[in-house]
Amino acid sequence: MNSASTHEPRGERAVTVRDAVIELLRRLRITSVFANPGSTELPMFRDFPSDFRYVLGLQEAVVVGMADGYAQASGNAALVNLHSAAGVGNAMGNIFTAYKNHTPLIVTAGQQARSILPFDPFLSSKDATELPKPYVKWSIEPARAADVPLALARAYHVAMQEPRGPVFVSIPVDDWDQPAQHVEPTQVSTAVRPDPQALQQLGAALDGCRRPAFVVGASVDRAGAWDGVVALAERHCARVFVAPMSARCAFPEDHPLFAGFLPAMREGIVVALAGHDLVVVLGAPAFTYHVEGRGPHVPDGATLFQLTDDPSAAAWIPTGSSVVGNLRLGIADLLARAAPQPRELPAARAARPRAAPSPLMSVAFALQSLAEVRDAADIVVEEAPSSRPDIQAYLPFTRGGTFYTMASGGLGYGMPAAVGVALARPGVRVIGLIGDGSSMYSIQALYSAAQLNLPITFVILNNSRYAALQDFAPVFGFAKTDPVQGTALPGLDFVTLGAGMGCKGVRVADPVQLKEALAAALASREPTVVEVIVA
Ligand SMILES: Cc1ncc(C[n+]2csc(CCOP(=O)(O)OP(=O)(O)O)c2C)c(N)n1
Ligand SMILES: [Mg+2]
Repeated sequence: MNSASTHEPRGERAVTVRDAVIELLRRLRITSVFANPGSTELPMFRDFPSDFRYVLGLQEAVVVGMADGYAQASGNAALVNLHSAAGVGNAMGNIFTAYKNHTPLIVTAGQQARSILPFDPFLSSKDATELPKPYVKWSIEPARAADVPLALARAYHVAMQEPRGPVFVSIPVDDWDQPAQHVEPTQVSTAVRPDPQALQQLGAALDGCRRPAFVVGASVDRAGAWDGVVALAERHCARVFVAPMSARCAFPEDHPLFAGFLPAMREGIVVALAGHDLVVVLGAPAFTYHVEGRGPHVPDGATLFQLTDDPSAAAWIPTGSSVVGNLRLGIADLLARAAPQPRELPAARAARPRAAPSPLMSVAFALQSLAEVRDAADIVVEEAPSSRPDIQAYLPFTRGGTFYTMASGGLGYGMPAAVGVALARPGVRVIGLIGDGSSMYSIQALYSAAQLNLPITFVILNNSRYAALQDFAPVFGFAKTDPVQGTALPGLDFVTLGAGMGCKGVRVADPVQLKEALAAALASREPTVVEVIVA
């Protein structure tokens, strides 16, 4: 529940836009500003209040990525401040990602002074409100300076309403010292309870089926429905799959009902779900595809149901029925139904074989080593595309809120998101598990991590290439040995890059030494780069 309308200023000194905005943000528990400054933003930060924190990112992709991680890990909207059109442009990739991640962000950007806008001044943003579309839920440049505080209050509520996401407010530089009124706190609920009748159909299908499968996605974790999903799966003896490209963990991966990860391709999903007569997708699109596919979307004879907080994802469900609403509330309502007839427990997954050390270290061995030194409470923020299958096999997540990646496919998110997550969760160790290629899209995150002295271990999996694209090439008609242009990345030295930005670092090529290096980095609770040379 959160806070708008205006009331007359009290006291002698006239209230300015800046006063009203700071007070509003304070009441919304938003006292961190993720930003990169320019002239058009400077007045916002004059007399910066001592209970606020300016979190500097050296490139706007870093700024938005940090804010996204922070918002997700704190559960509240995060505030971003960018420099006019150029700053928004640099930020756009991660604004796209925040939109796909359903992360509540209030993205503000400076605009030139209203009085000179008719003269197309230096740095002015043309059609400022159009620039971040369509990847913001709402976009405004208030008609008057005095409307800025109220616009931010509305922006907050729009961002926090499910499905959550980024919103944009363009603020002319001369607005900050203009007179305004304080915004009255208002309460706005953020989650919608699913329609009981629609949920009754889903519940009846669950009660009546023989072999149910659940497909769980990021909204389960986002809504705090982790325990509810476990209870519902146990009650129905449902096998539980993770949705394709899920951006958060949503089920304990050591649970006997855990059945693995669905691929982002239609035929593969049908094969994985074969034998189930009911498929219930909880908190994910049905389904996220990466490549073209043919034929049915679920196995023949299976019925598809979805419970989602995203009306848009509900609208394109390819077959079956979708119920719209908050995951925690919907699962609670399903659990409130009478217990179904007992069902036979499905067979557990076969145990994975252990990875062995090899002269050129395999990713599987590297991740197995990480799993052995990691604490279950440590949080992993991942962006290492071709390593995903090995992460799924060798680095299990067993607790809610311990795994983050991006739902968009846009690289440059993971490095800064690790910083934001660590800021939001003081005392918790964070592991940034990042590919060599991915890390370079927003490598400046190392600087923020070092300046903030955060307990982050950046494990850079260095295979000197964009392996994911090389692996993908045969799907697009390349012969196995054909070169793939633009995918070799020789000559990157991450220990030196880290040192240049204030992070300690170590390079490990010998598999025998990896566990010790990882354990030392984690124990140091300092920002550290562990560059792992992998096959
Ligand atoms: C912004 C952006 N640019 C390009 C791509 C295309 N892309 C997908 S995976 C990938 C390679 C990532 O390399 P790395 O992090 O080293 O991981 P690896 O594939 O080697 O596991 C690239 C370039 C993308 N997804 N996003
Ligand atoms: Mg690579």
